[in-house]
Amino acid sequence: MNFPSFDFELCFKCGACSGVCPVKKRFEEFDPRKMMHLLHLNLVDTSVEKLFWYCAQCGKCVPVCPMEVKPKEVIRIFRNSLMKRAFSKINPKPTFVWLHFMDCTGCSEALLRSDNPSIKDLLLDVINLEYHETLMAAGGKEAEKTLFQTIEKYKEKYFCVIEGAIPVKDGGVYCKIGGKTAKDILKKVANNAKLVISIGTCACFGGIPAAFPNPTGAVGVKDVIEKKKLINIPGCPPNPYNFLATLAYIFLFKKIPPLDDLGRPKFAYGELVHDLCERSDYYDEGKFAEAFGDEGHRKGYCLYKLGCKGLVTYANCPGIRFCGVQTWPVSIGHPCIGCTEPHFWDKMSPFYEPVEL
Ligand code: FSX
Ligand code: SF4
Ligand code: F3S
Repeated sequence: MNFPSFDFELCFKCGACSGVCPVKKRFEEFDPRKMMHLLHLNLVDTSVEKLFWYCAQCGKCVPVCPMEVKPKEVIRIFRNSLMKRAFSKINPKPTFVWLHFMDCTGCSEALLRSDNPSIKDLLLDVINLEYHETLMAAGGKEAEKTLFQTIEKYKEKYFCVIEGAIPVKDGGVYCKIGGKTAKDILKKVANNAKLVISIGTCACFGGIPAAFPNPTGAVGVKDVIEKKKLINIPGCPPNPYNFLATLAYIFLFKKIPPLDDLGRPKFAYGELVHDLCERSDYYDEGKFAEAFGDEGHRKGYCLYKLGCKGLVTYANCPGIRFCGVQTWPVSIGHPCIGCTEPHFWDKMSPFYEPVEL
């Protein structure tokens, strides 16, 4: 493994990083000092690898290290190497069909910005993407032909990804493609697939199109298809790494990852945002931003009083962060609005008022 910008072997295990780590306070087994040690000794096995994903990448460990080791960076680079290894083992390339319904295309846009693997590596080396309305060159009848040829040719072998909600009111007339309703296209394509993955809160639970008064009767995929094998990757938009890590898991272990009762992979949606948040120390100490731009806000205090829903939202945003920019809503000063939860638009609003606990 290549750790280019610093030498983590300089670490003399003083434990300064572990002493300030907000995640370690909640998860005793997550111990940056121990991780540096195991990496140094080349003793990281699969039972330990999963702990690296708990890191909130907040960087509190960086200034306290007397040897300038940057444990946060070591962990980030190690994570990247785990993803690379996982994707290099996928062979032959699995076939994918990706459908868009009532959405903003933010889910695809987020995936386009992934850098580990990049969209180029994903499309050229890892998967065979036969149909994706935003990315494919073909249009109109040619595109439609490709879709139906693919589902015949790869029947029960292809993976189907759905982005966007499905309107079911008035026979589904509010979303039609090539004269067919979203509902009918979804049934045909999803029911012939090996596995269906709903990407984004719209496809998982109806999302924004289903917000009150839901004029089109928008619902999530699970309310339309009969298929039992369905994975939900919510978020508005979802973190592309949760989608990619789910693929890596499926192709490496030849099974779907453990899911919660909403069909979400537990590795990504098993903890509260709050429990991984770098501001949770401030919550415990009662230090809150009271208004956007006030002193507490500028100092990075907890955003609970500005409406943060991290205490009632299950997602790994603080740990995994978004794409190359490595930020997430709270890290740039905005409260979590609970976008991974069903009906968040209705249940989590008003967004800028504290949630009742
Ligand atoms: Fe929905 Fe996807 Fe929200 Fe958008 O397309 S999950 S509206 S950010 O991104 O479907
Ligand atoms: Fe972080 Fe929000 Fe929890 Fe505050 S309430 S610690 S900002 S998740
Ligand atoms: Fe969404 Fe909250 Fe994460 S708004 S992106 S679940 S921090």
